[in-house]
Amino acid sequence: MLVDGKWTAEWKPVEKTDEKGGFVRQTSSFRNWVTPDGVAGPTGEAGFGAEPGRYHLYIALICPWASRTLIGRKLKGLESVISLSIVEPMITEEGWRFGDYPGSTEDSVNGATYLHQVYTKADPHFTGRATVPVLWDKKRGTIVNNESADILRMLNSGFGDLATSDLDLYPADLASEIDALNDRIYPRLNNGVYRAGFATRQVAYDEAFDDVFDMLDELEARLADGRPFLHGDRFTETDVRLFVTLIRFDAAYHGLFKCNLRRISDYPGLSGYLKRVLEFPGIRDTVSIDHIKHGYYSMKALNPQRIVPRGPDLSDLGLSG
Ligand SMILES: N[C@@H](CCC(=O)N[C@@H](CS)C(=O)NCC(=O)O)C(=O)O
Repeated sequence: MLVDGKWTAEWKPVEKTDEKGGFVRQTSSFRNWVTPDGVAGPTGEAGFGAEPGRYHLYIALICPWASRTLIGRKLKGLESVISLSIVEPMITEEGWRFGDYPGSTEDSVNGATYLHQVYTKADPHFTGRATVPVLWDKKRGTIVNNESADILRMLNSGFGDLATSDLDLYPADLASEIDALNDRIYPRLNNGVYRAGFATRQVAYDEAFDDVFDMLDELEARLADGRPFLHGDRFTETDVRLFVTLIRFDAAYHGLFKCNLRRISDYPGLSGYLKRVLEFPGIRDTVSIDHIKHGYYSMKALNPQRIVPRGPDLSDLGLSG
């Protein structure tokens, strides 16, 4: 991680744990918002108005949080408005790196080799982990925001007419339902799989494991009435946030993170839902099982030999890797 702007030690997945040995995720530190007219958003400063070509998104295809934002950019038709860099899937001793792994890119904006250099360009004294996603402002030369939940929401409405799709991922009449379900799914499932995988004691793993499968059971029951998406007929932000975890589950979390009571393919409702979301126009293009498997299984702390499993067979989803 970075301490006062300097890269300090070899990358490791867990920097902080609670009293039970549970993984504690760092809170995001850049929290400004792009808005159509540049007024301040719910947090942070004003001055980040929507303009074509002004913003750049840094992501990793392995990462569920970054993939939320990649999906938002795609579904809102913002690909020609916001440029993109993709890090290599294998995390290095200095964290995320740009390079020529297939499907990855160079940093076309800041010319960085490692993502942590982008953080120190924004704040030469930054202390913390250099995480993806990062939304960068080329005009002010700084990070607008590095919290995927914020970025997904600002992609939905912060770019106003620059968005060529009128799909609304956060419709006003569903806002409170969306917030309530997001708040259940995030700790138990989206972050629950990480809490299981990064637990440093049995008790923390056991708790996380129960949360993960209780939440999957709850979602399976929710889908039992045949609704296409979590909130009914409309595809929303909650679907984006659930999808990014489900699509990684059988390929990475079931094995590496020891979330192995069941696979998503064992749940009829959830696996039908996963296929449906994958077929939603634009979504499939945002998925790389190759990056997901090589990325997760490159974490030396969890997989010292870094051997990447050949399975599972995802041909049912039309995916290989
Ligand atoms: N709160 C952040 C979390 C992002 C995050 O943890 N990203 C991971 C990749 S999945 C990362 O970049 N980790 C690098 C590190 O922790 O050093 C968000 O949702 O945007």
